Order: sequence, then C-alpha cells, then structure tokens
Amino acid sequence: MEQNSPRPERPLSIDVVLATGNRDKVRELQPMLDKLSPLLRVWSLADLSLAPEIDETEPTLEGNAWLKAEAIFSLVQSRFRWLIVIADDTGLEVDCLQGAPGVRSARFAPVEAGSSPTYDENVTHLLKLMEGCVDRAARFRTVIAMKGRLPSTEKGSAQFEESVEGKIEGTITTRRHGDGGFGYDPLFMPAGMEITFAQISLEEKNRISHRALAVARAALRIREILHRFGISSTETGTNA
Ligand code: ITT
Repeated sequence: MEQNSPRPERPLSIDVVLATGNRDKVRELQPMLDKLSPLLRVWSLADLSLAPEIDETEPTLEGNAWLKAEAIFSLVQSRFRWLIVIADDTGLEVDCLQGAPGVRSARFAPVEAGSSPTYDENVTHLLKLMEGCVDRAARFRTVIAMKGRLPSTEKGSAQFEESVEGKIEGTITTRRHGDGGFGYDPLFMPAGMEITFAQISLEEKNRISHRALAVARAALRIREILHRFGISSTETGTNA
C-alpha cells in the first residue's frame, strides 16, 4: 500500500538576490555564491531589471546592510518562493583618520550636491588626507545582512534574518599600485603581502578578502539555517 505520510516539499531551488547596485561587488560575490550549491540561483538587481534608490542613512555598516536587505526583500518577495536576499555593506577604516572613511566610503570625496564621487576622486581624497600619516594601518570590513524565506518541515515556510562580518587588515600605500579590483584597491596592501588588492587577480582577492570571509561565514549560517528548518545540506547540495 502506498504511504501518504506528510513529506516536506523538497526545495528544488533557492533564489539568492544580491542587494547591490555596484557591479564590481556583484562580479566578486556572484562566483563565490555560485559555487556553494547547484540549487542556489543567484540574481543581481540588474538581472531582475531593478535599480532602486536606497539611501544609506544609518551610521553603521550593519545598519546600512539591513536597510538594503529589508528594502530588496520587500521588493522581490512576491517573485520568488524560496528566497535569500544578501546585502553587503563595506567600508575602509583607516586608523590615522579615526576609522574614516568607514560607512562613508562610497561618498568620501566632496562633490557637488546630488552627484557621487568616482572611485578615483575618493582615492585622491584619501591620499590627500593621509599626507604625513606615519601609521598607515587600515582594514576593509564587510557586513552581510541576509533575509530569507525557506521551506520548513514544521511550518511549511519560515523566515530568517542573520548578519555576519568579514575583515582584512592591511596598510594604505602612499600612491596607487595596479589597475585591477575597484574602489580603494589600488591603495590597500593586505598584511603579509607586498602588493595591493589591485595587483592581484580576482580569484586571489576572492580567496582572501573581507568579502570572501563574510561570504564564507554567510554560507555556514545558511547551512545551519537549512538544518534548523529540517532540510539536510546534502538535500540541497550546500557544501559551504
Ligand atoms: P551598494 O550600496 O549598492 O551595494 P556601494 O558602492 O555603495 O554599492 P558599499 O557601500 O558597500 O557599496 O561600498 C562603499 C565603497 O567602498 C564602494 O563604493 C567602494 O569605493 C569601496 N569598496 C567596497 N568594497 C571594496 C573592495 O572590495 N575593494 C575596494 N573598495 C571597496
């Protein structure tokens, strides 16, 4: 006789939406997330033809990461059944500038009201402010906020919210080196290396960076959450 015991529906796929309008960040995040599991389908906002304006008004990276995660979750939740929104907020913290540019990393150099500084303008501004700084220690810090809706053996579906952090220590050089990477990469020399982030390959940066560390931690949390919701990680193939 055929058994009709209630079985949770298997998640055939979980859609992961990257809550960033920054194409350089997508270029780094996408391959890291793509390889976590064949059942995760990763979308950028551009893939979904979305370009929302989200004002980063919070005083911390964590606050701004949550602003982005919440806003994008509201925007896409009706499009996907099983969904994880991943928002990354990153800042460069320079010791001799008391942690600046920090949360203002994207909007550091002064420009006309209504426009945003280019990466190059931000780099020039940082070098200028650091003239005469002997202590050139700095770090990149990424906070990833995740908001998701996943199948749950007990409740059918359940929502979760988690945040994780990754950081890398280094120093700020006195001039630009290299033309890879983006943002402040031409000035950032990771501790233990003699070259900047802009002089290494994307693959190498994705092995050691603040963002890579945050994504590794996020992957671990996703696996724990799936487990908590009664979905074994082998069911989804998640091997983080
Ligand atoms: P979204 O808010 O749409 O994600 P954003 O460019 O504002 O895009 P962040 O606030 O996270 O993203 O980053 C602030 C700035 O910090 C960013 O514009 C870059 O100038 C710099 N930045 C972020 N990640 C970096 C990295 O890995 N290497 C170098 N600079 C980086």
